[in-house]
Amino acid sequence: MQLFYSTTSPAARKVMMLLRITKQLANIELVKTNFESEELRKLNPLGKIPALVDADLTLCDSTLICEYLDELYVVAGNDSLYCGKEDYYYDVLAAHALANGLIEAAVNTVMENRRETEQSDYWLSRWKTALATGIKHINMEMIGSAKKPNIATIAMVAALGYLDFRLDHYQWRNWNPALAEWYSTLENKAWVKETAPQA
Ligand SMILES: N[C@@H](CCC(=O)N[C@@H](CS)C(=O)NCC(=O)O)C(=O)O
Repeated sequence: MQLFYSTTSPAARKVMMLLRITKQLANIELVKTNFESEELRKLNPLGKIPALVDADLTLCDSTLICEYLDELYVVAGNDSLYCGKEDYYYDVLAAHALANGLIEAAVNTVMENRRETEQSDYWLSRWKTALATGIKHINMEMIGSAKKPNIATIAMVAALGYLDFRLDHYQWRNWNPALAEWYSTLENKAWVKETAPQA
């Protein structure tokens, strides 16, 4: 299998974390790419990172790629990080979806800030509100823990790590001190440290 990734992409980081947690890193060839790559666009018509190639199967979108890799983990006799058999399955997926929305709002903000022509205060303010409100309302019961991470744990770490990396002036910890405390319990895990974004 090949994973097309970048060291700054929070979406790719979700997959990188899942590969480590599920001990599948050795099965993957990591291919560094960027969103302007022609090779990437052949795999993903949207030109977005990450993409996974397994023989004649090509998958784009971190959520789908993580689900595929999770399925391989389950087939090998392990518990799913998607928690499909649990009665709180949809609550975990809801927390995962919210974390994905935080990633999207943060990435949009970074892209908008890079725009050479005039930036949109309207959109920057809208995404900041989404970030602040989303962070305040995350369901702490569903985002797992250092001992028992799930798919929402991974996505939240990717979102919060990206905020520290690119938008640290937002000081998200002030929006939800309990979430900041939760995050500090994860920061020393190898799968968190080894995947930290790098410029
Ligand atoms: N929903 C997608 C989002 C992927 C995404 O937006 N990737 C960003 C990097 S984090 C990207 O490649 N952006 C380039 C672009 O949008 O052209 C996923 O979870 O994989």
